[in-house]
Parts: sequence; structure tokens; C-alpha cells
Amino acid sequence: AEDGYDLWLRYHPVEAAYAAQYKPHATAIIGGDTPILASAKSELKRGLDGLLAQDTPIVSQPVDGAIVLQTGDTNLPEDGFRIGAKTLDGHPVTVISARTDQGALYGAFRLLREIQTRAALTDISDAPKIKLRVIDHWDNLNGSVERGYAGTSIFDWWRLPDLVDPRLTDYARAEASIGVNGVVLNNVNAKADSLTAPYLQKTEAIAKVFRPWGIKVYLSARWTAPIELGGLKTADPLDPAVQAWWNAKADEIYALIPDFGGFLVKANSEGEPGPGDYGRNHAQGANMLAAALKPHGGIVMWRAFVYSEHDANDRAKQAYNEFKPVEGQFADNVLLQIKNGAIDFQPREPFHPLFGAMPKTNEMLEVQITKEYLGQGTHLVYQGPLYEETLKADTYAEGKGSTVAKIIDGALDHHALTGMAGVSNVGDDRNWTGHDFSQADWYAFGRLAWDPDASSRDIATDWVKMTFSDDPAFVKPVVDMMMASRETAANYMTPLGLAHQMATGHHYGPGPWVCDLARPEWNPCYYAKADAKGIGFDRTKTGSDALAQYAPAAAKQWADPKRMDERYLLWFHHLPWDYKVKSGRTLWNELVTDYDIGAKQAAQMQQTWAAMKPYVDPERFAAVSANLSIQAREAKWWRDASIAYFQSKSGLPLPTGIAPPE
Ligand code: GCW
Repeated sequence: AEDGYDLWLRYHPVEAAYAAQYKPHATAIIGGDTPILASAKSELKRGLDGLLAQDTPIVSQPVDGAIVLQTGDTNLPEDGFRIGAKTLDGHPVTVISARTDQGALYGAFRLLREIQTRAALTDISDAPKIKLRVIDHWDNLNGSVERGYAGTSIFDWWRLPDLVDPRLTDYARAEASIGVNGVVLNNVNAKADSLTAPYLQKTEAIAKVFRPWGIKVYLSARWTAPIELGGLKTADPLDPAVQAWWNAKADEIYALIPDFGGFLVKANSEGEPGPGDYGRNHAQGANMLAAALKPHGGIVMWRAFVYSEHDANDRAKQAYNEFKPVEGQFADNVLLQIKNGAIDFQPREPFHPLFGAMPKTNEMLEVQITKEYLGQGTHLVYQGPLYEETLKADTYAEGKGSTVAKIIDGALDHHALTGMAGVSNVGDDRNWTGHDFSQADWYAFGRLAWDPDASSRDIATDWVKMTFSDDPAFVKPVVDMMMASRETAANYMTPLGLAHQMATGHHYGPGPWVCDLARPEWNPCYYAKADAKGIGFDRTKTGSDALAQYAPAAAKQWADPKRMDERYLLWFHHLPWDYKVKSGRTLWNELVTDYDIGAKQAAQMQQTWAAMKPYVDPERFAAVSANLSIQAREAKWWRDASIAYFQSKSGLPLPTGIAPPE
């Protein structure tokens, strides 16, 4: 049955004409026997056997048409590869050459992708631009997944290390196929238990599965582990006993897992403990852990997602206010992991003001693959364009062209330690991600972490071909639908730069009226600030002045409501209902129109998909259809609930042509 388990690694036979073209160049597989090369050979065999409907031998001597994995090419960048035709001992072969085993593995996956997408086989060379390409699981040790919408965790901590689910190998294959080389196994809201000896044994068992696929394991570290596990009185990073505890813990971990990646830390945010509890700053905290990991080659990913109710004037400003003052103080094996925007994975946010603001610090980007604020497990919202928008955003930190991509790939400030993290959307559902189309977000994350300059449309095109069908009659409309889907969701959830209008706690449906939560910055009303006169969050000089956290040239693009991209309008400005937007409509009429467009676009996706029936297997066709009908219904719910609430503030009639709520 077509249950989506194979993801984009769906090696179904290509059409005969293509097979005839590829077969002469895929007669056999040759390569060394290291664990990673063994993975590469087994994947090539699996892929070629399936795609070309043949039995591809793994041989040890060159034969005509063999695919040869060659490593040790020091002319190539680490983990890069080159694929090209060569003659070996008189035999015409295709060589995948690389410097490292991992590079050869990536080359093998790339060759398969070329066949899956029916590309003409030509010479290719490629290398990752970002060093750490990391998936963050928010998986709890009890099997639940924070903000997970695809079942429970794939890590069965209960049965590990004795029972190692073979599914973990398929998981590792999928991650390796998109270039992911690190996985954080547990939630950033961490429990100390994950650092106890029994759990480290379990982690080691997972590391053993991941290692042959070039993937390192990392753990989220609980700040107060020295107290909870070590019986110490404090977790003060400047206390020698605390330092000694972490040093010993690092030694213990590396004795078990010599290639352990390091720690991810959420400190002093949303109630998690941290160095701030002892009057120490983030750099002092991060550096203490970094020192413990350093002798072993480990790194710390320190999250910049911090905010508290004590500074609620503008939550969007808090991270910058806390981190900017410690610029230049982080150890060289620390990365500051910054969410794409300053609030929290909204349908649209301007890029985070910390990007470019700390040139001496290794800055990495965190995006959410799981769709906490984007319809979760049921809405089709392809996030490639959202990630791309952030990566292409110009911070102007060092003049024009200082994009987020150039900051996180190290080019702008010459950093060698670079990274991009994605919060996983994987669970134990048969198809891994719940919604079949949510696989595309995972895929796009990997491709963009490999090449932050890649195009989300090209990525969607590859994904669609690999996952469903390469028939142009299918590919074009489906890719168009995916590309429009994020804008559609922004329209029916939070048009014109509104943010955080989702209902409390679960963040699924609309809740713009919620205004009574104890923590002001958790209330949707705090973000929209709608009243009888107008709507929007004033982040200019007359308001919170969050704009001033951006480089002047970046701030300029949003300073004047008349001259800006209106998709960010209410993020930065509080405006009267009768304010005239670029379309000539009043702000009120525009807002209503946008909600309505979003709802109509969501309904339209159902028609697009209905016409795709001949190209899709019945199982996945039905599953996607069902989700699209939920989405269309809920887009209307979003529209109607939001309009009704904002109308209770504006007191204005609906513009002509807009049907009243049903
Ligand atoms: O957006 C918030 C989520 C929390 C999450 C937090 C974070 C892991 O609602 O569930 O906690 O972000 O990123 O730390």
C-alpha cells in the first residue's frame, strides 16, 4: 500500500525510455567497506534496483558502466562530492568522488535523486555550505512530542537500548538523503534524566544506528542537572563544583559516544532554569558547558529564544536586549541558535533582529518544521517559501547583501562553525509527518540547510517528482499550489503582518479575542492591539521602537507605512481603521478582503487536488483530500471568527462583495 512511509526515497521504476538511458551507467556498484561507504553502497543498490527494475551487483573490480565511490580527494571540500564520467582500468565508469566517506554518501543520494527526477546524467559537483545541519526533536522521554502532530516519538526510550527499532535506520537514511548530519534527540524543555547513565546507554544505541549515515547525536541539557542528578546545591556556572560536574558528565558521555555532537540549551525562557537564576549571563552559562565539551570536540547550541513576563513592553525586543550586550563573549565552540523571527514561528515575521547584530558570535538559524502555528497536522502549508524568505532577507548588517543566508553560512563574518536547525515534525505515524505534504517541509529544511541560497520552488519540484509523480500535468499545478499555500495561510490566519492570533495553549484555531491571560505577552490581544480606532503593534519610535534593533537600512524599509511591503504592516504599525492602504481600500476593508481571499484560496486547493486524482495512488489521494477539506472549513472558521471579533472593535460594515459569516 502507498502509505507514504518511503518519503521521497520512493524508488519506483522509472519509465522504460529513461531506464534505457540510465542502465548503461548503472551496471554495478564499487566502493570501500567503511560503515558509511557500506551505507552508500546499500542505498545505491536499493535505489538502482527499484528505479531501474534490475538487480545491481556490488563488485570489487571495475566493469563497464559501474558506479564507483572514491574517497580521499583532497581537492574537494569536506563532505562535498563530484559525480562524473571517467575511465578506470580501461572501463568507462561513473565516479562519485569525495574527500570524506560522508561526501560519497551524499553523492550517492544525489545520483539517485537525478534518476528520480529524470534528469539527464551530467557532471555534478556540490558541497554543503553550512556545517551543522541539525534536526531538533522536541520529543519527551515518555514518548510524547511537544508540538508534534504525527503520533508519538520514534524514540522508544522504554525499550532502548535492548530493542532498537529498525525504523530508526530508515529515519537515518531519510536525514542523510537531505544532508542532515546532526539530530538532537530530546526536547529543549529538557528533563535531567536524559543525562543519567541508563539514558546515555539508550542514546548510545541510537548513535550506533545513526553513525553509518553520517549523523551525530546531540542532547538537550537541563541546566539544573548538577543539582537534580549530582546533589549539588547550585548550578551556578562559575562554581567550580558545577564545572567539575559537567566536565565529568562530558567525559562520561564521550567515553560511550566518542562522536557525540554536544548540547542544545534552552535557558531562562518560559520557566526553564538557566545561568540567570544565579545572576550570570548567557555567555557565562554557554561557555561553562562549552569548556566541558571542548576537549572532546563537542559544541553548544545556545538558544536565543528567551522572554519573560517581566519585560512585557514588547516581547519581540527581549532576545536582542539580553544577547547583544554579551556579543564577543561566547566561546568559539558555541553557536547562538536564533529563531527566524523575534516572536515565535508565526505565519509571517520579519527576520530576527539578532541576525547580523553579533558578528563575532557564531549565529545559527532555527526554523520550525512542525507547524505549531500553521495548521499543525491538517493544513497544507508548504514552508519552503517561509524559510527562503528568512534566508534571503537582507539585514544590511554590513551593507547591502548581508543576507541571513550569508550570516549563517559564515560568509559574511568568516565563521567556520555554522549551523541551521529545524524543529522536527516526525512522529511514529506510518508516513512520519501526519500530513503527506508535511514531508515537504522536512525535505525543504534539509535542502536549504545544505544550500541556503537554493530556491524553495526548485526544492518543491524535486520533492513532488520524487514523492508522487514526475508527470508535468501533476508537477506544475501541485508545485504552484504548494508555493501559494503559505501566503494563503497567512491570509486566513494573520493577514497584513498580524501575529499570534491563535487560540491559547494549543495554538491551532483562532483566538484573537483572548485577553485575560495572566502573562500579557501570551494574549493574542497584546499583538493585534485592536480597539475602536485602529489595529496593529506600533514598533516605531512612537511605540516600542523595536525597529531600532535593526540596522538603519533594514529598519528604513518598514519605517513608513506608506512605502513598505504591507505584508508586514501591522507588525510595525498601529493604524486607524480608515487608513488607506496601497490598493486604495481602507485598512478595515483590506483586512476583511485578505481573510476572505485566504478562505477562498484554501477552498481552491481542494479543486486543484481533485483534478490530480489520475496521478496519485488512492490512499494518499484520499488522505490529502480529507485534510484539504478540513483546511477549507477551518480557513472559513479563521476568517469568520477573526472578522467577527475585529468588527466588534471597528464597528464597521463588511465591504461590498464579501459574504457575511455563515
Ligand atoms: O513556541 C514555543 C512553543 C513551546 C516551545 C517553545 C520553544 C519547546 O509553544 O512549545 O517549547 O516555543 O521554542 O522553546
